[in-house]
Amino acid sequence: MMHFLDRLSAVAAEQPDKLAIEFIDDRFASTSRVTYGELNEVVLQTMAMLRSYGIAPGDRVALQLPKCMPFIYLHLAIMRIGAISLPLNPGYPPRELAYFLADAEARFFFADKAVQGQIAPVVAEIDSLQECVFLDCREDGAFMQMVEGRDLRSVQFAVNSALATCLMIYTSGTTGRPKGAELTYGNLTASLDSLEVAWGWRRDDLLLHVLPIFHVHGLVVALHGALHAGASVLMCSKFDPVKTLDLLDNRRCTVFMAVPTIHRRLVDAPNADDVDLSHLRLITSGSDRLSDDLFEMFRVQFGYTLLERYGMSETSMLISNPLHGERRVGSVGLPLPGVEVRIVDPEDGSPVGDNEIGEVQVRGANVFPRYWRQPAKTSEAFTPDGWFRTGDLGLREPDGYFTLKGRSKDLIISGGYNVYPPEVELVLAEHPAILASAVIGCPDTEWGERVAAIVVRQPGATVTEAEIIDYCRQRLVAYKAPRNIVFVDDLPRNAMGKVQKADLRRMLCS
Ligand code: MLC
Repeated sequence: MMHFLDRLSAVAAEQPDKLAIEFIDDRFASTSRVTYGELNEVVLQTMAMLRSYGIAPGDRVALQLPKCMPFIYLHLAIMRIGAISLPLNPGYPPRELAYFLADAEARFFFADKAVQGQIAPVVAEIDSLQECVFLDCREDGAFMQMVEGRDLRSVQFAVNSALATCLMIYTSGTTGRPKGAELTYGNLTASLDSLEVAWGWRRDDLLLHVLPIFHVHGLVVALHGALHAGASVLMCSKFDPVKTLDLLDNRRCTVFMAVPTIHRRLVDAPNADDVDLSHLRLITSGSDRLSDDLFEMFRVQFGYTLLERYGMSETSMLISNPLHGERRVGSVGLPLPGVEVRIVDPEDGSPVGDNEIGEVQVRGANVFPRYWRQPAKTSEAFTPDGWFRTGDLGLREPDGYFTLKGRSKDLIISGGYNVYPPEVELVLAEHPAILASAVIGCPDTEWGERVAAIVVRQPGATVTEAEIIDYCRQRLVAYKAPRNIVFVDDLPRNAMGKVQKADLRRMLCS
């Protein structure tokens, strides 16, 4: 097993002129190309810059940048010096950003110069922050000037223990605020090795990358996956269906990874009938359930049977339909090499038989060790014998295929992003005109689920739907904000006072 980052350097040594990343920046109608040799060199220079700031192993270094090359250089260099990369959604408004920086006790923060005015006051309040660097990401030149001419003699690759954390991804929970899932070098390498076998990654692959790079899907599975294989990446700063189909076809891409909302937009794209995708050897779907309809529509439109797989931030990928063999509609497939999966009774934890629904639990070198500074939440998340409780419900068929059957946790998935209702309810509770609220997900053709809030106003209050939506959007990233608000006099509650969300879903979502 060769460490993920060592693999990158090995490819740079063997094939320095090979294309690593071609970046198509739709925001500025520009393109830049980086070979493996150049990527390795700039990562080394970036490491020297990070060292000159005094960044040390174990430090949390937050990145809130648009999808751009400097993000990738920084992310790889941070991990390379043994520090912890903490990528953040550029859409987080100051309130959410402040929480992540403070909770992670970030020591360094690289942020987008374009929003400096908005976030500088937040940054000033974070005690742990030693330095905040505002980067101009409109073109790579500004970043290159920062790193060029560094003395590389001082730069050594840290010998990173497989047990050391190198990446932190925040995930929300059913109670309380988001928690940082720590991923180690060992986790990342194990996951990449198993996906390389399962999906047959090859050096001559060309991945078209349209996903955000602050989540496991776009960052670990897609970007790291391609770089680990020594493949090339065609990276788009933003997803656009027409352009995506055009690039997949004209650039003869071989691999594409996306979420169901993206696949649906491809099927509906005006140029869908004009493109030929028959040369693609792998098109995956994940981060949200792929409906049977969409599975079929994609097959009919493009003649390609989508490969659905299942993963989460804490585990990277755990189950996948096979590259060769049956890609079963409605099923997420078979456990990946080196990953153990079992289905247990959610009440007493005893294993259940085939075809019986229970909680999906997972064990393997891919599974994260802990939530950042949350020992109680970490121990709740694992069984005493070391299995991670995914919180998803599913069943195993007798031939080993797994099918997901819902969630034991109260979770909404919108366009591949997870939204935990308590986080949104907490924000609503702070509104002076709101007495009580409940947030639910309603089925939605485009997004999978749509966030909706049921609100009880304070007596005499006149707040409107638009005002509440606007209020939420100032405090929460766009995908978490409710799309619609329904006012009621009372929330349905059981004898214990717990809001009956199933009743609300039945009332409002049909
Ligand atoms: C964007 N919007 C969303 C949204 N994405 N609202 C709800 N849910 C979403 N997912 C908002 C925008 O802010 C905008 O609001 C409006 O919807 C329309 O924007 P758009 O231009 O149509 O959206 P777009 O930028 O095209 O984004 C759609 C998308 C994106 C599908 C490309 O959501 C996306 O990249 N999703 C992938 C998420 C992902 O990578 N998840 C991986 C998690 S890791 P307004 O009002 O401001 O205009 C994981 C593990 C695993 O889950 O197994 O993979």
